[in-house]
Amino acid sequence: MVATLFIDGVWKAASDGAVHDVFSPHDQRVVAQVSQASQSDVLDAIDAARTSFDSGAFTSWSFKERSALVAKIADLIERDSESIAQKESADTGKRIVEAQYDVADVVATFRHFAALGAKEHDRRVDVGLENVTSRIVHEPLGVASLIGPWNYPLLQIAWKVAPALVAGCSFIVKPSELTPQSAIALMGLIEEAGTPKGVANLILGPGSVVGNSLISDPRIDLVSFTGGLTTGRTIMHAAAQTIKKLALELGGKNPHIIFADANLDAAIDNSVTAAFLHSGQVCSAGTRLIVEKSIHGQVVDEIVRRAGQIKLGGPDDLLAESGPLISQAHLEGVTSYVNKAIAEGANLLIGGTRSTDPAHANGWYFLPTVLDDCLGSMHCVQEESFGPVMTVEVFETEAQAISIGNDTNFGLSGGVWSGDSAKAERVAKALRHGTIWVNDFGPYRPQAEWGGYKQSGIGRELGEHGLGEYLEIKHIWTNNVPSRSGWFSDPGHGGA
Ligand code: TXE
Repeated sequence: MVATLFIDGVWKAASDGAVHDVFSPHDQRVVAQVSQASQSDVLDAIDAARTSFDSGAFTSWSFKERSALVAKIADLIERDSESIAQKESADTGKRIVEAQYDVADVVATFRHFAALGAKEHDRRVDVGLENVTSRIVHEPLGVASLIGPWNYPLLQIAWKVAPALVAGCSFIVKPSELTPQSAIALMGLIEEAGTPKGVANLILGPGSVVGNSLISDPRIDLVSFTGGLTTGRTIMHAAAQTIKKLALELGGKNPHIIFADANLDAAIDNSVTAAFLHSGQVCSAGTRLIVEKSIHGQVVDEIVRRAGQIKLGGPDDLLAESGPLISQAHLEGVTSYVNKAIAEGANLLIGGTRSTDPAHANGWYFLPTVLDDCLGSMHCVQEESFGPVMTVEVFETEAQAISIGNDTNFGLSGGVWSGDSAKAERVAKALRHGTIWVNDFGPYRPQAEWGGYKQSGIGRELGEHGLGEYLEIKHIWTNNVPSRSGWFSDPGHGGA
């Protein structure tokens, strides 16, 4: 029996016995079989989370106690990091070394929120009255649906689970149906650490089957979601019925601007990493290169040379530098994105198709691709491919670079390269994106907020704000010397 749902503190098979195969994107092997929740399992999980929250079993813990729990979970993840990385690598097809980096980041995320939670959260407000004590206190927001994607499965879930636990929320985790194994492992460690039953629940299955109740049930107070724009819209629509709080991270189309006065060797090398790391399946991938006209040929020639050298391979290929796309459907999506770009006038310089290497015959490998002569009006410049596809545009002035960099409905991240620090700072400030890297691209830390402007989402994860998403703010006004308000006249009143 496959019992990988975790509901009200118990590991369960799906109520109808349904199971779901997880396939390796590298060779289509079945790497795991997991339970696929039924609608009644989803309702049970929501019920368990709501009941545990309303019982006060976890909300009555102090911030310090919950932080200690989260610190303990961090230690357990670290203890099991190798086996978790193996699972993550098997599900996503990414190299084991990348999965190891991801798990280390998961541990750092739990430690960050444990440290943040242990700080003082309440504050006094000076209302200018001696007889009044005014306090701002923070309370757990309620029951949360935490829905994750497949590109960084455990990391994206960790950005939600760790603050939810510190805050004292109860929740239902739903990882992507394509990559469920690491979330199952995490749930086991949350249980082992001593989390009260019903606080943490795990539902597995496709969003189209199990998602609806998670985003619309009136007992859910918050939906935190990382995934595609279309699903984000569906969630906003469903959440509107009961005005749920929303935290959305919906990807980006991230401008990467190179001025002629930049350190070009570093800029080019970082451009290759920004666009082709994890085959572009990164919400902050720097796939939109915007380069000063005078250095366009030099930069593009070198990027094309480097793209042609990237070695693709699966989890066990020690020489591999990047892995497969997640699924056949995604490979087809990236292929049609490139074909449409060419039809619109983009100039394909390299790649553009799936790999024909016999070693990749059963996997979803797409060649690193560079599309030159792109314009802001093109679909390929405006839409996220989520594949290893770089588009190239040119600019001649600083104002033009800013205008092109902001010509997008997304606003997650961007980069600017220049040897002129004042210019770089001006551009960094003018770009309407949630993270800007200057003379760098890609690094982040759990201590710094992460999230998007415009249609890249709502709210922020990580940093201090990432905990705030899971807290309600209450103002308590206490009059220590009660007296009449005296607002309305009261002629009959003789004093009491
Ligand atoms: O994402 P989905 P998909 C982008 C990227 C990619 C595109 C589509 O451009 O090509 O999105 O990817 C769950 N109710 N990003 O289709 O569907 C689903 O089961 C509730 C950017 O794989 O958004 C999974 O757990 N849940 C991104 C999660 O949503 C639903 C990372 C994400 O899947 C649901 C991934 C529903 N109705 C893709 N429908 C990023 N921001 O980093 C689906 N889900």
